[in-house]
This record gives sequence, C-alpha cells and structure tokens, in this order.
Amino acid sequence: MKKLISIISLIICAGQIQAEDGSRLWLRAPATAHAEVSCNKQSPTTDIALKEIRTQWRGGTPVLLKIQPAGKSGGGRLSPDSYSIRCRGVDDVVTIESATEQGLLYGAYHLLRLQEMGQADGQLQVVESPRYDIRILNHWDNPDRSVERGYAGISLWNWEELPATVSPRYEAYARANASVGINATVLNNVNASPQILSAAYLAKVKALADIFRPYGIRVYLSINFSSPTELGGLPTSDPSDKAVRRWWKDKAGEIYELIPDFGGFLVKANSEGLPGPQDFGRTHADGANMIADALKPHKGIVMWRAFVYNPGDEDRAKQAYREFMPFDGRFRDNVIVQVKNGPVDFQPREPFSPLFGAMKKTPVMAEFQITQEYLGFSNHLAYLAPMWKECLDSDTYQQGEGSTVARVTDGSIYPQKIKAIAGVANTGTDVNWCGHHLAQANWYAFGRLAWNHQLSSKEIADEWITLTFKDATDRTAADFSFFKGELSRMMLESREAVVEYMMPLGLHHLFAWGHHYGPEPWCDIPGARPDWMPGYYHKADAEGIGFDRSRTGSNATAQYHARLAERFDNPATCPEELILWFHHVPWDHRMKSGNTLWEELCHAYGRGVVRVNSFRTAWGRLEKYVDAERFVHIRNKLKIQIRDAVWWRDACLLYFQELSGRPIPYGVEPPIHDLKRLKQFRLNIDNHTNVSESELFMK
Ligand code: GCW
Repeated sequence: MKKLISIISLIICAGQIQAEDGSRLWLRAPATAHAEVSCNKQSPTTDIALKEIRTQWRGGTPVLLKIQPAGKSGGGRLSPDSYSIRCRGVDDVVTIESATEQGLLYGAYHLLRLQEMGQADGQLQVVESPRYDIRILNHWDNPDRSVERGYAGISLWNWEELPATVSPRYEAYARANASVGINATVLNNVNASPQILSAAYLAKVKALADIFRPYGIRVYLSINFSSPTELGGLPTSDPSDKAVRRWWKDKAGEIYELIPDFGGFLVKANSEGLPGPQDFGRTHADGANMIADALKPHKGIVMWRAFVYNPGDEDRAKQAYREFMPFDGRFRDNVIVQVKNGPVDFQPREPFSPLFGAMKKTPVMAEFQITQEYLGFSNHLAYLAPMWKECLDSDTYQQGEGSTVARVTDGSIYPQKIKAIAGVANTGTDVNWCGHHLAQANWYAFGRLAWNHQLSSKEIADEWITLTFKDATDRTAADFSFFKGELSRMMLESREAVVEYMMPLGLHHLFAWGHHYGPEPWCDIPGARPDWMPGYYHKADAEGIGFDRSRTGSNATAQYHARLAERFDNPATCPEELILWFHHVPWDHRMKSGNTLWEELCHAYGRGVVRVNSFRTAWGRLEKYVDAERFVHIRNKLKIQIRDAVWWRDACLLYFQELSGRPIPYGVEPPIHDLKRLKQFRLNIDNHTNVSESELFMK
C-alpha cells in the first residue's frame, strides 16, 4: 500500500515538474488560479484576456475588463492599444479599460506582469499608451525553413505542413509577442522568394494570420520586386508598366480576400543583388509608390528599406543618405522608410544613421537586429537594450536640441502618419526559442522598448529576470535579489564587453570571410568586393588606424546636423568610442586617459576579455540560486564566449601590432595565440547556425 501511494505521488509530482528548457520564456506564472473576471464584450481577443486572468490572477480581488468607447478617455489622439488599470485598494475590483479589445489584452498582460513583479497589491493607477503604432518583428525566414542569420534552429513556420497542420508553437509565439506589446510580424526574409506570393503560400500565410489575429498580431510579407516577372510571367517588372501595376493591384486584392487585416509589404530593393526599380531606370520612390498604390485601397502600407550600398563606392556609410535624401517628401502617405540603426550594418557599435531626423517629410522607422549576426550569434551573452537605447537616445539636432532618434520617429517631432519600429527576430525551433537562454531577453526588450522607449535597460532587464527566473527554485527573497543583481550586472555590461573584445573605439566589420562570427582583420580575398573586406573599414597601416570620414576624408560627417558634424570632424571632440569610425588616427595619438591610441586599443581588447571572465565567475557563484538545466546551459555558453573573446583579442592585437610595431602595454594580458596559426584557422561553421567547440585551441 505504502509503495502504491509513493508511486502515485511520484506520478503526480512528475506531472507538475516542468522542464527548465526555456520553452516557457518569461510567461511562467502557474495557470492554477480561479480568479473572478468579466468583460463587457465577448470576442476571441477578450476570451484570451479573460482566460489569462482567470487562470493566473491570484490577487483575490475580481477583475473587470471594460471596453470604454474612445473619446471618453480624454486628451489628444490616443493609440487604440492604450489602456488603464485602476484599483483603489484591497476591497476594490481591478478595472482594466481600453477603447479596444487589443488594449484590454495588453492591460491583462500588464496586470499579470505587475503581479509577478510583486507590484500588484493595493492601489493601482496605470495609464499606458505605446510610442509606436506598429511594433514589428522581421523574420529572415526562407521557404526551405533556413533562417538567414538565424542561430536558434530552423524557421518556426513549417511551410510544408501548413495550412493543414498547425504547430502549437504558432499560438505560443503570438502570445509571447502580445505579452510584450509586439503587434506585427513580417513572416519571410527580406531576401524574398517570389514564391511567397503564390496562391499556395498565401493559403499558408492565411493560416498563420488566423492564429495570430486574436492576439492582435498582423501579418506582413517581404516581397521580391521581380515577382510580376518571376511569378506572374510578365516580360518586365518595371513599375511604370501598366500590366505590372495591374499585377500588384490584383495580387493585393487576392491577399486581402484571404487576410482582410493584412498589414502590407516590406521591401528590400536594389540592395545586395536584389531586383528593384533601378533595374528599369526608375527610382526608389517610383517603386515604393507603385506598391503603395496597390495596397492603398486596403489600408496596407509599404516599409521600404534604405539598406543600400554599391560595390566600389568610396564610403559605404554615406550611400543610404545619398540615395534616399533626394526623395524626401516624394513617397505616398502609406510608405515608411525603414532605416537600420547605423549607417553600415548592425555592427557592435555604430553612430546612428544620418537619415534619422534628416528626412523630414517622409516617415522613417528604425530597424534593429535582435538576432546577433555581429555579436557572437546565440553563443555570446549580449543584452542589446543598451545598444538600441544608445541609438534611440542619440540627439540628431535636426529640430533643435532633444531631436533624438526616438522622437524623430515616434511622431513627437514630425507629424508622421505611420509610426513604427522593427526588430529582426532571433527566434527559431530551438526549445528555448532563441538559442541562448539569455538571448530571450533581447526579444523581450525589443517589445518593451517598442512600446515605451523611455524604459531604462536596467528596468527591462530586472523585469525580464524576475519573470524568467524568480520561481525557478525554492529560494528566499534575499537570495533572489542577489541573483537578480548579479545577472542584471552581467547583462548590462555585456554589450560593451562585446564591443571591447571585438571592435572597440569605433572599429567595425573586422569579420572573417564567409561568416560574421570570428575575426579576420587581415582578410583580403583577391577579386572580392572591397566593401566586404575588413581592410576597407579599418584602414590600418604603419601610421595609424581608422576610416577618415571627416571633411579631410570621405566627409560622411557632413551628412549629420552641423552641430554633430563639427563634433565628429575634430578628433579632439569626436567621442572616443567612435574615433576610429570617423578618423584615421596615428598610433601615438594621445587619448583622454593619457594613453596612446595603440595602448588604449590594447587595453580595450584586454578589458573585454576580463569582463567576460568576470561574467563566468559571477555566474559560477549563482549555481545554487538557479535550476541546474539553465545553469549548465548558460555556463557552457559563457565558456564559448571566453574562448571567442580571447580569439578576437589575440587576432586583432597581433595583426594590428604587425602594423603599429609597438609592444602590448603592461597590464594587458599578452596574447596566447600565434598569429600565423590564427591566419590559417578556418572555423567549421555548420550552416552558420551552430558554432560549437572549434579546433581553435587544439594543437
Ligand atoms: O546584415 C546584412 C546581412 C544579410 C542581410 C542584409 C540585409 C537579409 O549580412 O544577411 O540580408 O544585411 O539586411 O538585407
């Protein structure tokens, strides 16, 4: 009998224990509550909100969800996603109000988040409205389920099985997004296959859109500009051709038949070999406007990317501005220009793109990269909120002081009809969604910043850590606060650490040929595009290092507002963290610290490695505060990160030392590698997705 009882209790326990595999993301509250909750409207979206609260709210007080017609909320134009949460105290009901069901759902997630943070007791007085109307993920997912620059398995979208079979992950994805305020998704790669617009694929897209809709997530697609030819069989895809225009109109009509709330198209055109209007002697505006016209009757929009650069140009960093500024004000009102945060390409540190604020008559949106193409894939800890905030908080000065990138894109300064922000997703089929448990924080942070760019990186990290780890083991509050403090410090320092061991002081694009993981500052492939070679960017020689973009060089500085141009132009006033972005600096140049540039560079590389080592030590101390599964996973990732940081430091310092001819200063750990061997070393990268143990340290 005794034996039987213990077997039964074992079974019951086993049923309750959830694997700490990261699959639950930040949504870990037990769904065991039976809260009293009601709503004055019934719909699939309010049903979700009701269920979330009913099963998770443990506050004791009943919750009331109330649709409150717009206008009664007072004040200027409120986003339809706005909501309020009110409660006067323990004896009062909690009331969540919004003009829309969507707003109620956001309010529900907010209330549950407060509960998990221990902030939902007593009085509540919350009013929320998002800064951007469109908070969108860009998936670089291909029809064959490979993911360009994806490091977390293959694509979530199982195109082959769709539309007949739908994975439960689709809904889990929608829920995770809704819980952080993300309300839109581009399903496929900007390097788009024309196939995505075929009837067969549109049926699959519709299946996903139907699942996402109740969570308030609209679907968008990336399109290939040559689709009229490639898919439609037309002899041309020239935007001024009548049949081409007709084709796009019909295609839009077909899509909206299936998906009435379809969002629109994202377009990469005349960039990196993709087709575009310039192939027919037309302009970006001609191309974007033609597509905008096709979408207009359905209220769809075009997000036209400004990521363009031609081989052989003197300075890649100048090209987007040069190509797009002449078209300011010449786009239809349902077009928004999507600009990467920096002028080159998602490097660990770049100045903001000069297009922000400069395009005054065209809505502009920022594109951030959540997936870590240039920051160690899903192997390195790199919490990216500080990087995105650095961009959002940068002052463009275009309309006087305080014209930050955030404010010139969120409608505070320019009367933009479309207000949007995009992040290139880091999700895939890995059980933990993002490859690295700690990379989930970047998905979370993108959503939170897209909602409110004034949140601090620390606030977001603390929230995410609490939601993701608080209930992981049986710990006291003091223990958890220690854990949170340590992990939050690691996360907040991590992006700077990556900058230091990869590309400090404004260096950029020192990556190896064939992958963007490891260093190859020496790489020079005969016949390859010069602007794909590290030497194009670092320009290191016996005199010094760095790209002269000042007025004595490429004059990229002139693309910024005069106040910044002046600051960037002068090595004495240029922020040192960007000095090699804007200047070719002699090795013996005196830095503010008193070190020469060479010494400063060495110290930065050295510091990067020291920091990552300190992360490992800190994490080691946290073992008893966290479940074994995630502890080990993160510890192993940190091991890889240290190996790579040392590899970066050694490759860069040893190579640049050949040119500088100066010793590694005292206080910097001397390289452990041999340059000749590093140059011969080829990383065995399996489809760019999984960099496991390399032979780097093998004899
Ligand atoms: O960062 C570069 C990537 C390409 C990418 C391109 C882009 C989707 O290396 O893989 O292509 O940018 O943003 O279009």
